[in-house]
Amino acid sequence: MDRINEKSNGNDAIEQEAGDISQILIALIAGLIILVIFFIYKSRSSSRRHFILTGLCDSGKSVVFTQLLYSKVPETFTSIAENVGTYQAGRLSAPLVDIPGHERVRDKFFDQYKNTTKGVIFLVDSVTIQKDVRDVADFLYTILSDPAISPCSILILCNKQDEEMAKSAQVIKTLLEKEMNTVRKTRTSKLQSVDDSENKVVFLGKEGKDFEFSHLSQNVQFYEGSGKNNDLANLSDWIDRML
Ligand SMILES: Nc1nc2c(ncn2[C@@H]2O[C@H](COP(=O)(O)OP(=O)(O)OP(=O)(O)O)[C@@H](O)[C@H]2O)c(=O)[nH]1
Ligand SMILES: [Mg+2]
Repeated sequence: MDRINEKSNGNDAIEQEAGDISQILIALIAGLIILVIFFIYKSRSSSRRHFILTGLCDSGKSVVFTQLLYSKVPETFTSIAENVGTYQAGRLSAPLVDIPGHERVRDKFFDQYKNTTKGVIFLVDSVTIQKDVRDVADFLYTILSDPAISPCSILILCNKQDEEMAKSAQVIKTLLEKEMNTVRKTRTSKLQSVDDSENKVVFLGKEGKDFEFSHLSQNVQFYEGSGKNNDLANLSDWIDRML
């Protein structure tokens, strides 16, 4: 009888030990999974650090770049290469890139930085927007439909507000939404007529609804500013919130 008790006690101890080991193993695996998720999250978030200034030629990117970094108005020329600098806000900083607006080079530089970009600052010349709305909407559509830009925050900076003829951010938003609708129609109908499945056009916004920035997955903000007068507080606040 004693021997049977001894045996069952021994079995209990073995079972108890096996239970302890499996609990330790589960805790170790769970810890490992949490660590892996943490490192993937860290590497993803830290691999996107750039803020890029983009937009058509003459929208004021190089002026804004120089104001943000050195608080002065430069004498500017059409950029043919990118300007890269470090935007500083107290102890925090981020790389800032001024991408040339010229059609021949802008895609090359955009492609170079798009996978490490956290925030896109798209500059609009608020004086010439009505005349250039087609080109602006076309370029903006291309940027917003690039899959590499989907995790980014977008700021449309309506620049040159120091000028009397400048349109307000609200007017520019309405003009662009109307034009983005047309760009979307043109691009999707072009694709259907060519039936080129390789050449995928991303449909931006909601099917069956007129284009609205609020329908996009990215957060798109419209701010007014003036590079010339260093009236860029909205822009620097927007960057600072993401540092
Ligand atoms: N009135 C006014 N003029 C500005 C402002 N910002 C830029 N400009 C002028 O607009 C012109 C173009 O400015 P840039 O900064 O060179 O434009 P950009 O976007 O870098 O142009 P690209 O390098 O060709 O793509 C220059 O004559 C600037 O002085 C602004 O806030 N107000
Ligand atoms: Mg420039």
